[in-house]
Amino acid sequence: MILYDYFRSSAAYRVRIAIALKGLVVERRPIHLLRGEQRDPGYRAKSPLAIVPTLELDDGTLITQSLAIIDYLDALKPDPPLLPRDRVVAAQARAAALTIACEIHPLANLRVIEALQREFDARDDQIAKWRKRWIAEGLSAVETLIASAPFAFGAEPSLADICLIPQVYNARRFDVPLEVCPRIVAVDAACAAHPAFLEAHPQAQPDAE
Ligand SMILES: N[C@@H](CCC(=O)N[C@@H](CS)C(=O)NCC(=O)O)C(=O)O
Repeated sequence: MILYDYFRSSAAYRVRIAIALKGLVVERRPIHLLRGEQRDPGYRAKSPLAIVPTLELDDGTLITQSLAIIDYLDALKPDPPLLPRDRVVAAQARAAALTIACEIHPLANLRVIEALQREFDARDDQIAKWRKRWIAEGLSAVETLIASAPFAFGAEPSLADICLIPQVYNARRFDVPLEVCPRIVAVDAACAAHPAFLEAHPQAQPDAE
């Protein structure tokens, strides 16, 4: 399997955490987003929206969308499971993950930021305000959803932690204050000591800059 990846992509970071938790061996092919490599015709043929991650299976089958890729990996290697066994807690963990993946991440994605700059003449200070606004509002909502310690939904990491940690990495990068989210900060600290999260960290990737 090949993962089309970029060290700072938070969606690809989610998949890297899942791969590390499962102990899978997956080849990585970096796609440099700031150089626009995602729009090269060869990669766009694999990812119609020209975004990472994409997973290519050994027979050439392509899977896009980080949560779909993670679902596939979870089915491929069910141990350890990426959702709590309790049905209700599993649904809550999925809801927290979707809050991040659907309600926060798309609003500050590179192509959205580039469109604000190019098509709407947004200034850097306005972009910074936009980014912080959506990340802060979304993480405040996630803070209320977190049900447990040390991980967000139990004693083991789940899909919720897999989505949360890359979003926290982004929040820190863009100076979003996190003191108002003590549960998120505690979960982040627990994940920072977990080998799978260390392995998947952006600065641990071969294409890190
Ligand atoms: N919903 C998608 C989001 C993927 C996505 O937006 N990836 C970003 C990096 S985190 C990207 O490739 N952006 C390239 C661009 O906007 O040009 C997923 O979960 O896989």
